[in-house]
Parts: sequence; structure tokens; C-alpha cells
Amino acid sequence: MQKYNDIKKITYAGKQSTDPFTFKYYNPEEKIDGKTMKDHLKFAMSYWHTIAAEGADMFGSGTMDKSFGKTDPLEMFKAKADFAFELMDKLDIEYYCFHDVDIAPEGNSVKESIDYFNTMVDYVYELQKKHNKKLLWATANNFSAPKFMAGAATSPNADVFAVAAAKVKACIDATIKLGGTGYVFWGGREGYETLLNTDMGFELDNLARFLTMARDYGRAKGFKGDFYIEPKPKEPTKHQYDFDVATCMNFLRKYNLTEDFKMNVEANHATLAGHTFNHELRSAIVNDAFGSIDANQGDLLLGWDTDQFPTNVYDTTLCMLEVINAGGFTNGGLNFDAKTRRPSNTLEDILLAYIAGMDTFALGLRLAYDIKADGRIDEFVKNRYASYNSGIGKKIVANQTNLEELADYALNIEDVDVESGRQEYLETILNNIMFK
Ligand code: XLS
Ligand code: NI
Ligand code: NI
Repeated sequence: MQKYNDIKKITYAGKQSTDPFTFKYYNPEEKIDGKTMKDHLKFAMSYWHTIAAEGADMFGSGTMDKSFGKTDPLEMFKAKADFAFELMDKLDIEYYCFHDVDIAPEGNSVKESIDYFNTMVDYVYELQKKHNKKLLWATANNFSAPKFMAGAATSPNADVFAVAAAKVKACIDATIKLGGTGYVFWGGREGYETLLNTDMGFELDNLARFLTMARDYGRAKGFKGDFYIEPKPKEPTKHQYDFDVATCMNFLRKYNLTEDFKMNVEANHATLAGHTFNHELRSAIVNDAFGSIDANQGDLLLGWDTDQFPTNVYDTTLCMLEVINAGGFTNGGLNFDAKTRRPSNTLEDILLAYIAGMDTFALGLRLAYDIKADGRIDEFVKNRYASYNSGIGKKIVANQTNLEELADYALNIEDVDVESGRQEYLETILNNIMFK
């Protein structure tokens, strides 16, 4: 197989191609329903998995070296950034996402870390211009350092709350400077292990205070993009406060934050919460909170966030069906919050993994449009509720009836013949469309 450096750019070759370094389904400039595949999918590279992580797990050290031959911290992070933008060029990926600590070394104090970060933001700003790339979203890593062991905004320690605020401020400034269209809050360690040491109500109030301050700061500085919450039910804490979309919506409503905050739905987090990926997407959509997607997949036999590159076509098809029905992405996109498996430890494996993920989503997009064009599934769902189009059903939907009238009406009903849900028939239609 060719080596990383031999490959200049991945291009579309069609599904007959056996060249591993080509796209089989992703044809960036091809238009589907009047929009290029590139604009439909808005792929983003995750800096933390792709540029920072080296494959370490709790049983062993890294299997990849991403120091690029450098030892001086700033020089190393500059080399990482150079690699990141060249990789995006090779893959034809337009967007990227990062945590503060992914792009810059950490210093010996909060101030030194933020100074390094700002230096690297300036460096990345130039690379972004040179390579014609865009920032999808940024976020602050307020969960790795020991001081965040009991949370950041929900830490029992007010100084930790303040440090977290300083980091978020720097990241919002960076997002504005880099023209990012989103800013993410993933809960990190915002949760708890035991109620024996936890004041849950106080911690949730503090989390809301924190998010409100961040929102106010960003808006005052002119940030027009979306703030996102990324739900996750567990890991690292036993009980994460942002369990799933429904839990987050309840939180946002209680603290009047629904105007500015949307959801960044991650596939693997959905399954950890006992939901399907498309359930979480639909929950966001029906709450007017659909924002962005962390595209990955988990392993249903394992109970943690394995962050695998998505290769399950059913999942990506049903996901893209939700995205199309929601009118497509606005500020959001598909960020590959995914990493190569630890034994896939060469640079060309990174290319192969992104090709797998991008092609699987491109195929999902094509199939989602086939499902729309076929129309049988949409038609079935529409007809299933037909009893609400006339008579008493129409009155219910128009809020023109009441419990007494419904009771009188019901007393004259002899028997009700509820229509079959026809699940197996619909699943067959799905297969017929997908495997034509
Ligand atoms: C961890 C999260 C994280 C967020 C960004 O599980 O997915 O990677 O996307 O902090
Ligand atoms: Ni994520
Ligand atoms: Ni995750």
C-alpha cells in the first residue's frame, strides 16, 4: 500500500474503484437537490483525535508519534498545525474543530497557557487563510487537568470555576478571531459520582450561571454563531448533567437559555444514553435545537465512548434523512469526533479512516434522497395520522374541543379499528431502496 507522503489528494473515483486512496461515494462538487455534496455534508476534522491523540489507553502507551520530530513545545505545536492543514487539503475537508489544549502547549500557569494559546491562534489564523479552511467550532478542555477533577462550572471550588471561565473566554475570543460559526460545551466532568458529597441543585445553578456569562460575553463581543451543548450520559462521571437531548432541553428551558443554545449530537453518546442516533437528532429537531453533529459510532457491545469512524450505512442514512428533513445544516456540520483503532497506527490509516467516514456519510446522503424520492415512507407516516384531518381529530388539533365533548363523542363509538404500524413492511422498503 502507498505511504502517506505519496498521496497528494484524495479524489472521487466512483464505487468501482479499488484504489484505497479514493472516494467511492463522496463526490464533493456533485450536486444533489441543487446543493453540492460538500455543502450538504460540511465535513470537519477533529483536532484532538487526529492531531493530538497518539493511541494511548489505560493499558498501554501511544502507538503513533505525533511530535513531528520536535521537542520544543511551541515548535511541536506549529508542526502539528502544519500537518493538520496539509491533511485537510489531502482529504478535501473544509472545516475543523479543536479544544484549546489541542492546538497549544500548556504552560506552568493559567496566564502562560493562555499566552501560548493566543500565539497558536495567530499561527492557525494564517494557516487557515493560506489553506482556505474554516473553523466549525472550538471548545475549552475543562476536564483533563487535575484541578478539574470534580468539574469545572460545577466544581465545588470557586477558583476552579474562575479558571474555567478564563479558558472559555480565551476560546470564545479565538472563535471570533477565526470566524468560527459555533462554540461547544461538552460537559466534561460536569456531573457527579455520589450524592453523599454533592449539592446537585447548587451545581446545576452554577452551570447555568457559567453558560449565561459565556453567552453574554460572546454576544457582547459580536459572536453571531450558535452555542452548542453536547449531551452525553456518562463517562467520565457516573452521572453527567447533560445526559441526553431531552435532559439538556429541560435544563436550557429552566434557565432561559434556549434562544442561544442548540445541540451538538454525537452518535456514540446517543447509544450510551440508550437511544438511537436518529432519536437524539429528532429530539433536537422537534425542540428547534438541532445544531451540529459529532459523527462517529460506538460499539454496542462496549459501554464506553469508543469514537470509531462511522461505517454503518443504516445509521448515516437515517441521520442524513433527519438532517434533510430539518432543512440541512446552517452553522453546524459533521465533525468526525472519531479516532483510528490503536493498532491502525500509521499516517495513511488516518486517511483511510476519514475516507471510510466520509464515504459512509456520502452514501447515507445519497440514500436519504432516494428514500425521499421514493416517498413511500413519508406517505405512510402522513397517512397514519389521517384521522386527525377531519371530524373530531381535526377539532383536537385545532384546540376546538374539550374533555366533555370528547367523552360524549366516545360514548357513541362502537369499536375502533386501529391501523397496523407495518414496521416490518417499512423496514423492507428501506432495504429495497438501500440495496437496489
Ligand atoms: C467526549 C466528547 C468531546 C467533545 C468535545 O466524549 O465527545 O470530544 O466533542 O469536548
Ligand atoms: Ni464529541
Ligand atoms: Ni464523545
